[in-house]
Amino acid sequence: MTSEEENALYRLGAVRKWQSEGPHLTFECDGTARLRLTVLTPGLVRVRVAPNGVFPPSSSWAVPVADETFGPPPFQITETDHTVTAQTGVLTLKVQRATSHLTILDRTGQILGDDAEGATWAENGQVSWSKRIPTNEHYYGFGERTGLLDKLGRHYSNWPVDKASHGPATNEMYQAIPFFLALRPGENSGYGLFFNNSYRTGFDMGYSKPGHYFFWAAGGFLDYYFIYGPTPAQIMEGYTSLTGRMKLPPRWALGYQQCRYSYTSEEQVREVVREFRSRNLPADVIVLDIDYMQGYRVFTWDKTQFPDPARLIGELAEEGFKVVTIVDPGVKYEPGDYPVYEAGLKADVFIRNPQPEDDTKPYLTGWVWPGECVFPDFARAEVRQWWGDQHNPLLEAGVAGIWNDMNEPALFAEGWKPLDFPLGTLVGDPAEGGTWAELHNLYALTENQATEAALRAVRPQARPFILSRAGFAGIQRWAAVWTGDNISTWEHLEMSIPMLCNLSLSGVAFCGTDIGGFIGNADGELFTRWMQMGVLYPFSRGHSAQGSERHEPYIFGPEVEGICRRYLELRYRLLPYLYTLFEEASRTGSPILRPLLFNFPDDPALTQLHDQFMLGEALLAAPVYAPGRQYRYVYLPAGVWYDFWTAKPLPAGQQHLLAPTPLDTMPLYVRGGTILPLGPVLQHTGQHDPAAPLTLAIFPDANGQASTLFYEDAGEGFAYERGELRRTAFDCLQVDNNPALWWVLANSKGEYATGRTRFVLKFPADYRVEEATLISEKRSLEVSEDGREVTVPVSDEMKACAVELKLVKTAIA
Ligand code: MIG
Repeated sequence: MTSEEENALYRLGAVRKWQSEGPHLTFECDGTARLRLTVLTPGLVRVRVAPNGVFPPSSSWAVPVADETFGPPPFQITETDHTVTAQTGVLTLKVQRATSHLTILDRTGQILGDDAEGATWAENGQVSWSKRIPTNEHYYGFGERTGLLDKLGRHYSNWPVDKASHGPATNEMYQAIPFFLALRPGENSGYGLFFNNSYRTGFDMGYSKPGHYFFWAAGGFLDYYFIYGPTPAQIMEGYTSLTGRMKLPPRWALGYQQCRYSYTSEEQVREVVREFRSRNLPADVIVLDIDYMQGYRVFTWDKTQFPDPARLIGELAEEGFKVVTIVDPGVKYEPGDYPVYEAGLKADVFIRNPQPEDDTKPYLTGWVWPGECVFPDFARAEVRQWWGDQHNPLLEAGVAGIWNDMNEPALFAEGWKPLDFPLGTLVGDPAEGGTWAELHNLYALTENQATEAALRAVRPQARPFILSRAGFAGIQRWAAVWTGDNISTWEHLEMSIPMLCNLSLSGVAFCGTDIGGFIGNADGELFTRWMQMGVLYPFSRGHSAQGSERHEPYIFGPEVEGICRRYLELRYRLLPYLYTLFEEASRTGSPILRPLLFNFPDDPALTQLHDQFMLGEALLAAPVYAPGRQYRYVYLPAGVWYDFWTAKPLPAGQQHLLAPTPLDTMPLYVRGGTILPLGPVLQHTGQHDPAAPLTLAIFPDANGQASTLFYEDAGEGFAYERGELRRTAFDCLQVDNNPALWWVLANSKGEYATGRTRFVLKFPADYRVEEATLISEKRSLEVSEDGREVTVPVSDEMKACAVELKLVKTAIA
C-alpha cells in the first residue's frame, strides 16, 4: 500500500447504534460506515463492512445461494456498556462499541476469530481485514498452492495465471480460491474463512506481522463468511454449502486417463489404445490435446490427421475408450475465413477493446497457439450460451468430455510475452458495470459453467465430465481440476501431495496432477513411483509435454510396465470404494484425498505432515518420492492399522514404522474398523458388472468391529437423483463379546436394483474362519481353504442379510 497521506486509510470507529432484523445484526458506525453480521446457521456467519453504508448483493458468482435461503436462525442479543453480543447457540459474536471490532468465540469461550485492526479501506479502493493469530493455530486450503502443507507464516495472492514450471516458492497459480481453514490440532478448535471478493485478493498469515493475519483485496467488498467446524469435515461441509459441491461424475471419469501433448493423428491414437489393451493396462480415456484442431482453431478438426473423428471415436468405444478433447478460450482472429470467429463477431461475444485502433477490430486481442486471438466474455449469459453451442462439432463426433485449458486466461503479446487485459476493461453484463479487475478471476468459472450447460443440453442423460486448469471458488460445481504444468522431477512428485491436499481442502475434491510430470522426461523409476501415487489421485491422468519423451506406462520396459499394471489394477479394484467417496464428496463436500489431519484433527503430530495422505477414512498412503529409497518412515495415527498388501496387523498407532519400499511397493495401510469394498480387476469401467462378486475386506478394530456405508448406482445418468441408488451398511461385530463369534450384517436402502448376487467376506491375515452360516436360511457357507474368505450368495431382492461366523485369531509370522 502507498503511504497514508496519498491513500487515506479508514476504519469503522465506534458503534453509534445497532439494530437486528431477520438474520442480520447491523451496526451504524462512524460516518456512513456499517458493519453487518448475518447469521445463516448457528455455525455460519457472514460478516460485511460497507464503508458507504451499502452492502454487497445477497448472492455472488462464488456463492449462488442467497442469505435468505438459509432461513433466519434465532440468536440472542445482550448488551453491556462496552459490547453488543449475539449468541447463536454455537458461536458468540461480540462487537466492541468503541472500535466495532468483532471477536468470535465457541461454546467453551475459546477465541476463534479476533479482530486486530479489523476492517480498513483506502482511498484507492483497497480493502483489508486483520485478525490475531492464536498460539498453535495453523492454516490450510488457499486453493492451489505449491510448497508444504501448513501455510502459517506464508503469504499469497489470488489471480489465476499460467504458471508452468512452478516451484515451492511460487505465489499465484492457475486456481484462485480465497478460502482457508484455521485449525488448532488437539484443541478442538477450527473454522474456515471465505473471503467473498473476486478482485485480486491476498492472505498474509503472519508473514508481515507475526501474531496477526490479514486478508486484502485490490477493490470490491469487505465480505467474508465465517464457517465454524470445529472439525475439518464440518468446515468443508459449511464451505461447500456456500460455494457448491462437485456433481457426481460418470463412473468412466474415475478410470485412468491417458494424455499427451499431443497424440497428433488418428493412427497414433489407435496405436496407444492398442498398446494399452494388448498389454492389459487398464484405462478408460484417451485425451486429445491441441493438435487435433486445424491450426489450433478451437472447435475444428484437423481433417488431414483426423479425417473422420466420429468413426475413430466409434472404434475406440469398441475398445472401451472414451475421448476427451481440449478446448482453449482464445478464438483465432481471422476475419473472413473462420466460422467460429465470424459467428462470434456477429453475436458480439468477445471482450471489447475500450479504445479500438480502428473499426475492423473492436475487440481486445492476445496471442495464443493459433496466432492472434479474441476472447469470449463469459460473464454474459448470452455469451455462455453461444460458447456452449460451438461445442456441437465435438459432441456430434462423440467426444465424451471437455478439457478447458488456458482459461486463466493465458495470453501473450507478440513474441510470447505474458499479457493481461487492462484492469479497467468493461466486461460482463453492461448493466452491472463490471471490469476486468473484478471479473478476471471468474473467467474460468464462467467458462466452465457454459461448458457444463452445453454438455447437459446436448446429452441430457449423461453426466458431464469437464477438466479445468483455472478456476475460482466454486469451480468444483462444474469441473475437475489438475494442477497444470508440473515437471518430471522428484520434487514435483513430492509436492503433489500437499498441493492436492490443500486443493482438496479448498472444495475441489476431483483433483490430480499430471502423472509422470508434464515438462521434461521421467526415467523409469520416477515414472513408477508417480504411477503408484497417481492411481490414488481422485483425477488420475498421465500426461507429457511436446518435445518430451513418451510417458506411457509401457515405454520404460517390462519391469516398470509390470508395476504400473499392478497399480492401475489397484485403482480399478478400488473403484467401488472410490465411487463411494465421490458420492460422499458430492453430498457433503468432504475431500476424497486428504491430509491425515483431516481424519485425526486431535493429533498434533500431523500439523505439518505433508508426505502421506488419506483416501477417505479407510486408506492411508505413504508413497515414495525420492530415488533409490529402499525404506521410508511412515507415521500411523492412533488406532489399529493393517498393511494393505499383506492384510497383516501392525503395531499400535501413534508412532513411526520403517516400511520397506522396493520399487514395486508403495506402502498402503488400512485403518482398523473399516470394511473396504473391492471390485475385480477391470480393463475399463465399461466392464463394470454389478453381478460380479463384491469383496468386503474386513479390518477389525480393537473391539473386533468394522463397518462401511457402501454406495452404488448406475454410474451414469441421473436416475440416482430420483432414488435409484443403493446404500448398504455393512457391519461386522463380535457377538456377546465373544472373540470367536462374529456377525456380518448387510442392510441396503434405495431403489437401485444392483443384481448383485455374491459378496466375498475377506479377513485379515491373523484370522481363520472355521464355520460360516447364512442366518436366515440356516445354511452353511463356503469357506476358502486358508480360512480367510467366505462367499455369501444373496438373492437379488435381498436387502438385508446376516452371516454368523465362528473364527479364531491366529498368530502370524
Ligand atoms: O503448454 O495444450 O497445461 O496440459 O498439454 C501449452 C498444450 C498449453 C498447457 C496445459 C498442458 C497442455 C498444453 N497447454
